Amino acid sequence: MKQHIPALIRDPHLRSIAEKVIAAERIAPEEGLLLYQSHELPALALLASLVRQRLNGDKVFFVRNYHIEPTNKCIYHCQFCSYSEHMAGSAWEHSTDEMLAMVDALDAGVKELHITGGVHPHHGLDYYAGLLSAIREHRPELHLKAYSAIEIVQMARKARLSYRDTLRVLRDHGLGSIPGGGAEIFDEEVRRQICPDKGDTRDYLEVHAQAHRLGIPSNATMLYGHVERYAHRIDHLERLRQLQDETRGFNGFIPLKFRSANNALSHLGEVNLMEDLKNYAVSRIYLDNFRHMKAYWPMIGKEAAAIALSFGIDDLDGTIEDSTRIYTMAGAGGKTSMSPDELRQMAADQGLVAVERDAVYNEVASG
Ligand code: V47
Ligand code: SF4
Repeated sequence: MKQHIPALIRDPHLRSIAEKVIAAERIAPEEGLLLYQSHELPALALLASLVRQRLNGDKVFFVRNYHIEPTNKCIYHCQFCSYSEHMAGSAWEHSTDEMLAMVDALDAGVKELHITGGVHPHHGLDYYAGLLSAIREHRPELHLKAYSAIEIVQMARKARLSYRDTLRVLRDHGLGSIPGGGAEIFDEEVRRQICPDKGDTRDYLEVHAQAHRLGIPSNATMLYGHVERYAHRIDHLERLRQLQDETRGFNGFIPLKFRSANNALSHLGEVNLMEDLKNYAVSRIYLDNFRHMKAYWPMIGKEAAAIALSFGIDDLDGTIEDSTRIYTMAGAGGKTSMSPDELRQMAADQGLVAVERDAVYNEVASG
């Protein structure tokens, strides 16, 4: 079948890139750009599916997880953010006891706790490390995927420690892995426009590199569909691919679609589903050294996530109980939890098999 794909492609440039992808050869940045500029979405879907299949067969992964957002207080003023106190109009913060009560209430089957929020003006490393160990004491079996690189940069600055030593402290208090937040778009000029006062690209990549060297895996994200151009997306993917060549510490990549409600970039509107699917496909083809590509369904919706399975996605993130406000505040509607059965059905509808995983992609026996 795969050798017939080039015959279906009209553009000769795209055809020669397709031949490389079929031969499992790496594509160059300028070829990635041509993929983004292409209008042949069915060809991109086939090529991305080929890469997905090569890496993961028919499996679509999901994890039983829960999100805790400790606070919306934040020292930064990202233009795309609808969630922080600056745009939401009021500040809130959970006490440690409230967060422990959330943890106590979790089902026994939950495997992963995702903890991230605003960069609090006063809390430092002691607070964040203390929160991890308090949770670990309550539920030692939970994997703690906690704190974006941006939060970790701030902890290190306040504690006057290197990223490596900061990460060591967090790891010793229970940190299992790092979520991908804070990457946005790596290009420095775009960053100046959309998140002018936040930690820069070098810091983000350095925190992840140091984590990987300590054996702490992480995810990477890319916020797309605002002021960036395709060249910026390729630059972003290229920097990630290079770091992954070096460390092999990224578990997965999560493209995050800019949602436009209630923030300082609302006037930009949102890109359409075709653009989302193209972005999934090109990212899947380009990041040949990332095993997993995740559709974060609370942000794009369940229907789009289901279609994304035909554009290179092999991971539906998780059951995500109703605790995430980052997207609901920015306009994503709908219920923010899905049962394992709903996830299984979604995969089966695309001829794929849903597999429950733990936080680091070990398969969990279905029960
Ligand atoms: O860095 C903020 C994004 C990120 C908006 O690692 C927005 O498994 C769209 O990184 N429209 C935080 N996106 C969330 C995140 C994440 C999510 C799911 C899974 C994982 C993982 C990580 O949310 C921020 C920013 O890029 N974001 N506001 C918005 N209006
Ligand atoms: Fe703060 Fe994160 Fe919002 Fe930026 S995206 S303002 S760092 S909460």
